[in-house]
Amino acid sequence: MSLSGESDKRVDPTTNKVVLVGDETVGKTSMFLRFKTDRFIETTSSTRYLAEHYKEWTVRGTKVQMTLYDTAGMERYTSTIPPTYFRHARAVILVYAVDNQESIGNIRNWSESFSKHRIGDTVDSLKVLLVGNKVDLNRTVSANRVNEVAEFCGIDNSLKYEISTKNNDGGFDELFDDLAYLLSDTPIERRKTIRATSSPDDEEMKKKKALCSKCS
Ligand SMILES: Nc1nc2c(ncn2[C@@H]2O[C@H](COP(=O)(O)OP(=O)(O)OP(=O)(O)O)[C@@H](O)[C@H]2O)c(=O)[nH]1
Ligand SMILES: [Mg+2]
Repeated sequence: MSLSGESDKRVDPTTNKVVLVGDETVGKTSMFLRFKTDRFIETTSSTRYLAEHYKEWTVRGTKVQMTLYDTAGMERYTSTIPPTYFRHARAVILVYAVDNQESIGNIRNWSESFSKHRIGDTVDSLKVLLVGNKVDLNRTVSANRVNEVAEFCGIDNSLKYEISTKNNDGGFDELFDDLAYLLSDTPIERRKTIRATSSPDDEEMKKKKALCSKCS
């Protein structure tokens, strides 16, 4: 109870803290806003300030508390993301865009960045998810490249996702459902679907490219 006699409804901001990281324009704020409002909101500028939103995510009738954090991709792994951004995090969502090859390459740097910061800070059971956003656009990132990066970063196959935050095709909700399962204290059986395997491999990408160059 607070001094005013009302019950204190403030939520501990570290409650199942989940942080979004990734390059500029990969769609972190769009994901943050869809989490917050259940809608796709067109963003027009780069994020400048850290934002957080607490929500009870309902999965199969169970409510799981979660606080999602968004920061600027322009901060870059090399410079000024404050170490406190990762403090007490229970999950990190590494985001790339499937139409942006540089963004998947930089995932390694983002991964190294939080590994450096997390020492002694975060709980042992930190979950790391790899999310390819913008699958509604023409992809240039192959599944092989994703697998290579995931392996380098030690990310489990079952924790790779590909979604469109723009089109509400279910992928976004499935990602957060899985996250809720992972964070939940009650053991709930997690979905076993591995979505990233449905993306085209390098051979398919080459064939596609060859066909496109014949057209032009
Ligand atoms: N087509 C498509 N566009 C998207 C999707 N998600 C985000 N965008 C667009 O991509 C652009 C960048 O999105 P943001 O969410 O601002 O990207 P960000 O990662 O927060 O970028 P920074 O704040 O600069 O780090 C915006 O124009 C979004 O509307 C998606 O799933 N599909
Ligand atoms: Mg942003």
